[in-house]
Amino acid sequence: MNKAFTFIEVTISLVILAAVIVGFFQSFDIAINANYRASQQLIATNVARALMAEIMAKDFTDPDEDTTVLGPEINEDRLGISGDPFDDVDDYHVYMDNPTNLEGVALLGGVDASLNPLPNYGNFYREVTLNWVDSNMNPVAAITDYKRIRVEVTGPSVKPVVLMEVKTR
Ligand SMILES: [Ca+2]
Ligand SMILES: [Ca+2]
Repeated sequence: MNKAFTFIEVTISLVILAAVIVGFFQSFDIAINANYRASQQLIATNVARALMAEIMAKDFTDPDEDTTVLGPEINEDRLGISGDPFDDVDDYHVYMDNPTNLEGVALLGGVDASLNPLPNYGNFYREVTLNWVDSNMNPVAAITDYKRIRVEVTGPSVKPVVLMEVKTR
C-alpha cells in the first residue's frame, strides 16, 4: 500500500515552500528598498529646494559693496560665523556643504540658515554654482542683468537633483 507522501515528495514540497518563502521576503526587501530610495530622493529634492529658496530670497547684488565678482565679499559666509551672513545671490557661488564640512566647521549633520539641523541631511552634499547669463539664459563672460543659480544635491542612494533658477537685476 502506498503511503500518502514519500520522503522524496515531502523533500520536494519543503524545497518549493522554502523557495516561495524566500521569494516573498525578497520582494518585501525590494519594496522596502524602493521605498527608502523614494524617501531619500524626496529629501534630496527638498534640501535642494530649501537652499534654492534661501538663495533666491537674497539681493541681486551686494547691498554694501559695488562689485561684479561672483562670490562672497570679505568676511562673509553663509551663517555669518566669520562676520556677515551671505546677503546677495552670488555669495553662494561655489558654495558647498556636506556632513563633515560646513563653513569649515566639522559637523555631524547639516543645518539650515537658522542653525536648525536638517533631518536626515547627513547623506547629502549640496553644491552651488552661479553664472552670468544672457536673456536666453546662456552663460556669458560679460556682466548682464541675469545671474543663473544652479543647485545640485548628490547622495549615495539618490539620483542627483539639479535645480536652476535665474535672478534678474
Ligand atoms: Ca555679499
Ligand atoms: Ca557677492
